[in-house]
Amino acid sequence: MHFSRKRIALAVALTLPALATAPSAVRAADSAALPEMTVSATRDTSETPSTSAVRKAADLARTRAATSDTASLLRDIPGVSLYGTGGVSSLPSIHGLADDRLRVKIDGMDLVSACPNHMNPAMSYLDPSQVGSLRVYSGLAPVSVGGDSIGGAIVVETAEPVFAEPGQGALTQGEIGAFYRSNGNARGGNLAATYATESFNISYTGAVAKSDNYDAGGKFKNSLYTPAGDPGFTGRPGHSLALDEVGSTAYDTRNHTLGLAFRGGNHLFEAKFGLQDMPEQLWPNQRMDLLDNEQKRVNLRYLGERDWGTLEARVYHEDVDHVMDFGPDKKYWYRGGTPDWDGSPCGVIGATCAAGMPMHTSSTNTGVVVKGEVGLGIQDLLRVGAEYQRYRLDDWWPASGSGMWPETFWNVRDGERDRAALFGEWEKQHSPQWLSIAGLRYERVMMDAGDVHGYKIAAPDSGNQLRDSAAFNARDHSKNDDNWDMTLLARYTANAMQDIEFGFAHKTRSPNLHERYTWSTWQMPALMVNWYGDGNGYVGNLDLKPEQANTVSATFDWHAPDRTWEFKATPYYTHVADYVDAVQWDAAANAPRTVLVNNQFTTLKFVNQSARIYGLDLSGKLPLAKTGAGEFGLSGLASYTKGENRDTGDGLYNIMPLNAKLLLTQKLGGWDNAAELVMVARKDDTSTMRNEMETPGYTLVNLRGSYAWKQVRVDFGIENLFDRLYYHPLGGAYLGQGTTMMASMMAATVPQWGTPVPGMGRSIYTALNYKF
Ligand SMILES: [Cu+2]
Repeated sequence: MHFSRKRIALAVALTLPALATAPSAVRAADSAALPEMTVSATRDTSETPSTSAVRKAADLARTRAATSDTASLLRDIPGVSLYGTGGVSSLPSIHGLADDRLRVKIDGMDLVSACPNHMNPAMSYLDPSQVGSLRVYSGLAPVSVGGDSIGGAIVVETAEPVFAEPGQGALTQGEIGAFYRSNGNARGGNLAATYATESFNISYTGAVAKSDNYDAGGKFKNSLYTPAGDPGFTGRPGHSLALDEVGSTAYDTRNHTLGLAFRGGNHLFEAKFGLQDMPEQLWPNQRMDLLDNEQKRVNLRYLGERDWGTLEARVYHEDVDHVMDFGPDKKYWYRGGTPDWDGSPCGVIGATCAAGMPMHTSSTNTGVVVKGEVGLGIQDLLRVGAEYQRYRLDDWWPASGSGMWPETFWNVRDGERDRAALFGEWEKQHSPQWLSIAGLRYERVMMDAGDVHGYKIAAPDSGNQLRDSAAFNARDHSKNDDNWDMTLLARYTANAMQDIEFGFAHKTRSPNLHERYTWSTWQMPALMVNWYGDGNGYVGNLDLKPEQANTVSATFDWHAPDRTWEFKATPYYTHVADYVDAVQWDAAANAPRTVLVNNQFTTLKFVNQSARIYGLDLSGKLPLAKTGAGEFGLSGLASYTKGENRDTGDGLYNIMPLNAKLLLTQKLGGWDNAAELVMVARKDDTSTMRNEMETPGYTLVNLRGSYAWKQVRVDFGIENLFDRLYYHPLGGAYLGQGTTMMASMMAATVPQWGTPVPGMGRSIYTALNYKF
């Protein structure tokens, strides 16, 4: 019975065209305008847990016109918030756990942020137009979804391959689009094209997006930012920024995918190739800018349908070359020992003159995944799988002069992080009311790194580089973690209008390479190890243990039998043992600071502590009226999260304060319009240890409109209608211009602690898409 229900769902899903702006599944089935087509084989269409949120390309069409940042497509999903980063690389956070603490899968691949600032997270490799579907497990993620994470999971798929109907002949289809957004003069385009026969499919998708710096809703730089200095100072002679221009927010990115697929009988073979060529993504809350990121990836997949179920096998490989230095809004020339900070070139590169600070990161990532889904009778479903991942990373900074001289600084050398995992999961439909999922996953994480040295390899020491590298090299670097995950979930369907889902998860994450193996307590290199955007420096710790989270969560789901209205409430509670937090570090004593520094940037060392996070998500929707002016509806969501460090009593870093969203929608013929109200409370529950800044509360209004013909879709809207100056609570510290390599209070041109990154002021946008 369970199986047959699943197959019906599948049949509906199979009518989904691959195009990014295709209407929802149900409408696609009715629409005569769309060519008939089927997808060759099944994919994991598991409907459980029911509390995972799914967004198909059609649902994303409205949001996608307003952003080139794929992670921001998640912003209307309850429980999800986003760390502000560069323009196209936001880091998702679910229930207060972010970044590496979440499992993010792109077409089944575990992509890893190689950069010491996590500038290249998994979702930054896809343009919003390349997303076929998004699924977010905000509560309890089944172990079959992935391991080596302690929070929720995000599963992103590009479009499934389509094939021609028997006798239909070859199928050719595609889409072309372009957008413009006024703030920052952002522009770009996207192209998708497919040629398919009954058994073969070749497809291309590509997108380019480019933007200048954006402007905030008002002037935000003042004497606090550069005391006694010029708040427009960049360190580039002749280049000054306006007081409302948010420095280092420009970007230029190009993403391509090429897909090949073959089907025969119940077998599907797919090969997907991806290429990212990102010439530039500047960073308003990091001291460095991304000046080149190249990723090449290949993803081979076999999917077969058998009498007993489905078998999926995958092999993928990813190569990343990542380059950072100071972009056009940050000072490039540094003069050692001379208090001459005007930024003019200092002549001969050497002991007293530095030309920028090049940083290189190179990684390779190879993965193998085999998964089976076995039907045991009509009520039981067994998922079993094995995964292996081999990851290699080098992070090195060539000598550039002054203190960064004369050798290459090795931040992580010959880093290795390999994972081997096995899982089993049993899904049982006990009765029409009760469904359960029980899963167990074992994962071994094997890590190692080679010996290192700093810019100096001979005395006299400076910045304790000799001391710290010697101490690091004297120790064994190899680490093996045996990690167990378990998820237990139950769903009770009381009646056609009420479901409850609840459960428990135990999840484990091993530290990443930079958490374990970065070694220098010198403030300048430590400032370069930071994926928090808080302006501080971080030092790795060889003694870190894996984080282990125990989560209980429940979702109460009241809804109309046809879901024309619904209301969901999800309370959750997580305790994390050995949570990787950080303590302020005294480099001279090489020990934790006994007296904390306040209201300034500081250096911290990663340590295991105990943490607790709890909160509540509410979401709902409601039809309001059907009138001559169209169909009106209201939807909304609200989230509350509290994070505490149980060892210190301090707040956890970057926890989203109470926030809510209301969306009033109107549909009439081809029109689909919305007015959105975003309300965010003041953030005053902060991490004292990290000198996290408070941010004031705010309210924003966004207007979105669209009109769709059979083949053409036009989107338009205004973000931040009233041009409010606001600070996103997770936007981090403003470091977008000037002498960013330093954190000293001394120099007048060094960004000072106290200015958060402001959000974007008013932006008028439009996008046009044509399907053929
Ligand atoms: Cu980077």
